[in-house]
Amino acid sequence: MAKKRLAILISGRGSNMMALVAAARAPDYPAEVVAIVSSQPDAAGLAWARAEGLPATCIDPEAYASRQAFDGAVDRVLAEADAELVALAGFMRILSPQFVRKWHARQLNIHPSLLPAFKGLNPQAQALAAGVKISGCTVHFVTEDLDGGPIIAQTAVPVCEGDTAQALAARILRAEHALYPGALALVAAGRARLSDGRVTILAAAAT
Ligand code: DQB
Ligand code: GRF
Repeated sequence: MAKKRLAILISGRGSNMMALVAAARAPDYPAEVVAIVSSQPDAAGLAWARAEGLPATCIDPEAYASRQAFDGAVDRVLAEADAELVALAGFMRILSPQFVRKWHARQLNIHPSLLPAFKGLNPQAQALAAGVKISGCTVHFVTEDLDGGPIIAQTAVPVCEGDTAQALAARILRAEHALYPGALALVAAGRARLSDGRVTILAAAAT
């Protein structure tokens, strides 16, 4: 099967991007990275991608008059790269309904909580404040409902006595790096079926 052409959108450190890039280097991985877009000129992940020789572009929101204009610029980069799938990886800009609709069922995000708990910003601090004993991470399809799209895969991570938000975030991040490449592979291989706002995972075809 042909590999799906994957674009990764980042705004910062880029460790999930690195995990996806590493996975995509395997010969049998069902996606290849054809574009990396950063919304932050000084993102560490952007510098890393360029140093790796990956096709990385910065689209600075400050250069655009509106959210729509910014999203349009992102979409042009994706079109030029012939992208078929989009993975948000620490991308911190809310995407317009038009952009989200265009990439319906083809755009994923990873969030550091067990959704639907703790949507939005600082979910690890939200988890500590709520006193939950288990948190984790979630890969979901992106919809207009912020952090509320259909769930593809999750990993549970323990909250430990005395955890700071930073310590919990680091523990969850390791689980993210293990979860995201596999979840993306399910979508790229056509094994994550979206219907009625829920995702069913199909068995792998026998080889
Ligand atoms: C995010 C969730 C929340 C934020 C960013 C990313 C946030 O509140 N940022 C501060 C406001 C920045 C701004 O004004 O743009 N998770 N777009 C849609 N749906 C999503 C998820 C993320 C990013 C964009 C979504 C998204 O679920 N439409 C990643
Ligand atoms: C991760 O915790 C991810 O779940 C969240 O933002 C963080 C990005 O980290 N959406 P990185 O840039 O991938 O290192």
